[in-house]
Formats: sequence, structure tokens, C-alpha cells
Amino acid sequence: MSQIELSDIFSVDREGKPTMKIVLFGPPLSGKTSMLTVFNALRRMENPETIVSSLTKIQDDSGRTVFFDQGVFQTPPFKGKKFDRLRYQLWTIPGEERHKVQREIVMKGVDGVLLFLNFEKNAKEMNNATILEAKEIVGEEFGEKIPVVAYINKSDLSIEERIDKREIIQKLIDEGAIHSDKAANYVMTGSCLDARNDLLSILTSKSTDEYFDESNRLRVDKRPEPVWLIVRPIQKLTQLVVEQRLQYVQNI
Ligand SMILES: Nc1nc2c(ncn2[C@@H]2O[C@H](COP(=O)(O)OP(=O)(O)OP(=O)(O)O)[C@@H](O)[C@H]2O)c(=O)[nH]1
Ligand SMILES: [Mg+2]
Repeated sequence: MSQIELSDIFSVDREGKPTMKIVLFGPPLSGKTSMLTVFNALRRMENPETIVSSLTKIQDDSGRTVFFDQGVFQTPPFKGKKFDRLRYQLWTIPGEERHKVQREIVMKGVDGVLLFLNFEKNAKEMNNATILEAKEIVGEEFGEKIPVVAYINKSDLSIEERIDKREIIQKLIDEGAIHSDKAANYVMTGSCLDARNDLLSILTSKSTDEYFDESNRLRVDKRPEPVWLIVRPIQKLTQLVVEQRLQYVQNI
């Protein structure tokens, strides 16, 4: 086969650009909207060219998502190479139980699922229900043709306030979301709250020169650790989707 282009293996959007659809699927109040908001702010600070369209949030007056949040991003150009820039759409679902129909609509055409779980002790049942529902909606491709990465949010809580991570991992394995040998790489933790606070303190810091380059962009080597932790699951999942697609075309 001649050289594979990204547009051969991904659906293309209205502008003819290859695009993948990633959904942050998780229980109510776990922090999905917060994650997308922080991620979008980070892209804007580091490289505004990676934002394809501004964030859409469909929520009620109290900030609860009633349909979805959505943002479209793209990889930076590969230096010196004429290779398509890959676009990735990030969607969130409304976590409240009563919005199941909306969740099913948002999940249509999903290429990768970010199971977005909550460390809070009282969220145990809701985490489990989320895993089951995601599996039910995606069907037999869940964790197979449709890659799944799990992220547990609110790691800033004290150990007494948190569910034991091993318990969550076991549930993910039992439900076939994550293979047991991959748990160490596919289950991540972090805190959107810490990430947001760190970005805010950079923006309000007196020594901004230390963080920004001459084009006023936040230097990637200055990315605070909590911010890395929320970028990692998105990076990992987009990478898995690409690998999965390449494998698929090689098997034709
Ligand atoms: N302690 C802590 N609180 C967080 C964190 N991330 C988000 N929150 C808080 O959790 C609450 C819910 O956050 P959202 O981002 O609205 O949650 P959601 O998952 O979008 O909720 P739905 O739209 O109802 O599905 C808010 O009060 C956030 O400030 C975190 O990492 N740690
Ligand atoms: Mg929300």
C-alpha cells in the first residue's frame, strides 16, 4: 500500500479534515466540564492554533450540563512534514441520571471513550453505574475496537475522603473496560481543581517572563505537574485511537 494518509483512516469533518471523536463519559459532578474547561484554557495559553473551534457548553443556570460540552482541537503541524493535522473533538455528557437519552445521542460515532470517574467516597455506586452504562451504549466494541482509558478525578481529596483506587481498577477489569495487564498504563488519576489553580497562579504571577516565551505562549517545559496529569488521559486515548486505526487498515 502506498503511504497512508490520516484522511484514509478517519472520518473527515465539513472542512475535509480527518477528525476523531472522544467522549468524556462519567457520573454527575465528577468534573467533566471542569476538565474540558481547563484543557481549553491550557491550549489557549500554550498554542491558540491548536484550537479549531471555541468551546460550546449546553448547561442550566447552576452549571450542570444538560446536553454536552464540545471543543475541537488539532495537533500542531509536524515540522517539515506534509502530513495532515489530526483534529480531535472532545465531548462531555450530562451525568445526571435523567439525561440518559442525551448521553446516547452524544455517544453516536464515538472513536474513544474516556471513562471519567470520581474519587469521592459517595460516588462509588455512580462510578459503577457509569462503567456499565458506557459498556451498554458502546456494545461489544467497548475496550476493543473502541479504546477506553479511565481517569479518576479529585485526587486532591484526602485519603479518608477517597475510594480505594484498587477497588475501582478491579471493577474496570471485571467489566472488560481495561485489560488487567494494561491497568497501570490505562488508569490515571488527577485533579482538575489543582490544575486550574496552578494555571491561575501562573496567570497572576508577578514573574510571567519565566513562564511565557517571546510570542507570549506558555512554555511547555513550564507545565505544572497537575496540568500534565489532566493532559495525559487525552493524549493516551488519542494515541490509542490512531494505533487502533492503523492496525485495522493493515489487516484489510
Ligand atoms: N475537589 C475537587 N473538586 C472538583 C474537581 N474537579 C471538579 N470539581 C468540582 O466538582 C463539581 C462538579 O464539576 P463539573 O465539572 O460541573 O462536573 P460534571 O461532571 O461536568 O457534572 P455534570 O455536568 O452534572 O455531569 C464542581 O463544584 C467542581 O468545582 C477536582 O479535581 N477536585
Ligand atoms: Mg458537566
